[in-house]
Amino acid sequence: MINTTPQWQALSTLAEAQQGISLRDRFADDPTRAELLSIDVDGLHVDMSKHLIDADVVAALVDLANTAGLLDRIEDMFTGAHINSTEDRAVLHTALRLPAGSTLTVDGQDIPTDVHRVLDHMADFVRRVQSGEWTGHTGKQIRTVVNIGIGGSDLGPYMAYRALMGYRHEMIEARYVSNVDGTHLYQALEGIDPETTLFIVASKTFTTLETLANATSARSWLLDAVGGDESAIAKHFVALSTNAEGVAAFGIDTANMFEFWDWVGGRYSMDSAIGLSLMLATSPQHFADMLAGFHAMDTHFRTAPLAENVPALLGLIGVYYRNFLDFPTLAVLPYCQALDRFPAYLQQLDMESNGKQITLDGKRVPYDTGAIVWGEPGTNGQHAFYQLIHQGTTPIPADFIGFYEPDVDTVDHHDALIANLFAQAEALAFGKTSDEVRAEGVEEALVNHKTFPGNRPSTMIMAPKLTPFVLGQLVALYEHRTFVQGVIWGVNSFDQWGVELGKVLAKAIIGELTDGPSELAHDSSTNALIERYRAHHRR
Ligand code: G6Q
Repeated sequence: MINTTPQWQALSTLAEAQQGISLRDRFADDPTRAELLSIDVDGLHVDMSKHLIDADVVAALVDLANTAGLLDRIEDMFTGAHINSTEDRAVLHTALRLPAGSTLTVDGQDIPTDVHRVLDHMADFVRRVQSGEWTGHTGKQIRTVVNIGIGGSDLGPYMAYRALMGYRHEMIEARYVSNVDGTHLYQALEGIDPETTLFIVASKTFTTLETLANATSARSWLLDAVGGDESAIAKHFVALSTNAEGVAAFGIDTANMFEFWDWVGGRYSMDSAIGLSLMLATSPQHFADMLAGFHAMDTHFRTAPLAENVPALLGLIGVYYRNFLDFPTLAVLPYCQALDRFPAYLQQLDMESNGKQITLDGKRVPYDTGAIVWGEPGTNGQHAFYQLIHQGTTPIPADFIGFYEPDVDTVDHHDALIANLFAQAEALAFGKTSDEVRAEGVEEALVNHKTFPGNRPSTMIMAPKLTPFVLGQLVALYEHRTFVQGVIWGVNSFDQWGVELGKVLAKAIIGELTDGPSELAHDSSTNALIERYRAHHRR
């Protein structure tokens, strides 16, 4: 295993040796540090100088990556090897953004041709909806699109819809329903007109309990509004899925289905047909621009040497923190309100991918894997949990994201926003010594309280503006960062048996809630909870 290699040992020794070196020292020793540890990729500026690293650590991390065979694994992914070994599938989300005319045949499928056929189908549909050529059952133009999906069929398009608020089509609003809690559907339907509403049922498998329950209720809501006329369904429901049979069984004409393939993992699917709601609420051109951003980052990841490769370096720094410095979490802090769902999106991407404890050859890992990913947009977090980042006992590496320009022309608070962003990263890195606090005239009893240890590492990611292209770059950056870590840890980042377990367990219990009384065979706690619920409903 990777932890028994000399390269792992070398990192362990380095981490030990560098324990006493502060970021203050590192910056004082080398005035070119910011320049040396920053990389620009197609307009994205990534400053890694406030990390607890130096050239030796970077070199040792690259050695570790080479030992883990990272370069071969990258090629395996891009060329369609079945790297999702537990499901015997290729992992080809990078092919979703290949330019038209590219060549890639995997398992007999001409991938770019199929991808662009679906993209053209989506663009044609969007054109018809936006122009009013496609209308609802009563001839009215579509004004609201409701995406019904969960997990990978919700988080990506929802995050991107909010991120690209400056690029929205003026006539179309999108809403997103994921939770099976009826309140979520109720909220999504509040105030909208069934005659001008299009439902998009987004489900790779078309078997997910939450999504089918929400879609069934949405169907009833629509039918109630049109006097039960089933022919209305064809004008108000489309599906995004790999399961044509399931779509047809639900009553959606497969002519109104936008397909994708089993080699697109749910959490890697926002740039597939799963992004239809985003394309409808923006435009095919904006969607294409986003795909170009993804592809630009893919190309960088596939071709840049590891020591200059942003997703590889960020992934490796994350491994360094997780395994050699014992930092268990990563905070993602966009100074951009439009990215308010970005941390939640990354939470799934990273934690569902690398929340694993079994290696590719079936053994229990003897080291930590996936970190806990969390975050909120700045500056809100500053007035809440940043306290723990500044002065808590466990260092929390942070990824800051900011833009030179605001994403929408509104009241101009941008200087204030960015001043906070830069100030936080600076304060976290350099802290405030007790002597500095004393020099401010603070009374002795409060000096320790007002001292900041510093040495809290962060990445600073800056771009000119949150455009569709930049959004694509950012998402691809984190997809590949996640992949790199999975390769080092030797786990399959592309299955999700824990999620599958949840789906099966809920299906078993739902019958027991409604069809009781029956013999319950759970533990005594679960049995009692089911009984109490039944008793409350007198079943
Ligand atoms: C993603 C996961 C999971 C999945 C949802 C929805 O990688 O597998 O979040 O996206 O469970 O699944 P369906 O799209 O099949 O409904």
